[in-house]
Amino acid sequence: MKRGKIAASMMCANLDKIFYYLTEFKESNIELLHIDVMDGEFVSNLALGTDYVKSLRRITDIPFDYHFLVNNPLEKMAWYEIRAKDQVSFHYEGNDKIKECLNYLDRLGAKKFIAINPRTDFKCLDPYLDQLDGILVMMVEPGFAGQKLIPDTIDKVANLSCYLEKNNKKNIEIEVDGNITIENAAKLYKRGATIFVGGSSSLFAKSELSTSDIIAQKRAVIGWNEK
Ligand code: S6P
Ligand code: MG
Repeated sequence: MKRGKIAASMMCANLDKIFYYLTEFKESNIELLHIDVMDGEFVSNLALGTDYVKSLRRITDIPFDYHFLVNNPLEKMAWYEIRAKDQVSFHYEGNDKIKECLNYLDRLGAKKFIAINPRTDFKCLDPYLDQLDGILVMMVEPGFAGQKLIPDTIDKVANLSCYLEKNNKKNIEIEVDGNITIENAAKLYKRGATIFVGGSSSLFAKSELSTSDIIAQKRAVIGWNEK
């Protein structure tokens, strides 16, 4: 199995330690910084506005993994300076412009992901599979860090992975977001997940370990120690 990637959830990174985190991420060659964008409408929370994300872009060159938890993502994605090396998820739920969102990201050259909530059936993505680079599966109700994983979502990832394999779509990445502890990452890697969002329950948890050590621990359970 191929090595899993880690996306650090920047809404969980305290600003007083931002340079420490970015240095550790760089030294560990972390693959992605996960940028949650929340508009207070699609979910009852606000997160990572345009100016904050622009500032972050100036102090790191690690690719961004945008996660738009917003109404009308087609309009709001354009507020951010998405680059060709970034990957971008927008939600399926309540979105009547999915094709337009995918075409917009195609024009930017970014990787295209659709995000689905815990109760959304992944088969709703059938019409878009040919165009997708990945699917982001929420393991908690979207909106807040620090929640517990909804147990059913583990089987959902296993079923999605089998479904993609049966349909010759194994190239589509499966990203998992919400309470991705080391233990949950291990279970999800075995079931086919390939990108793991690290938030308050792993990378940013209080710990005696350095952030690089936590990344190494996580990588050990997502295929980095296999020969
Ligand atoms: C939640 C958001 C996530 C969180 C991340 C937090 O709606 O999409 O990306 O920031 O999952 O991680 P944790 O470990 O606190 O659940
Ligand atoms: Mg997210």
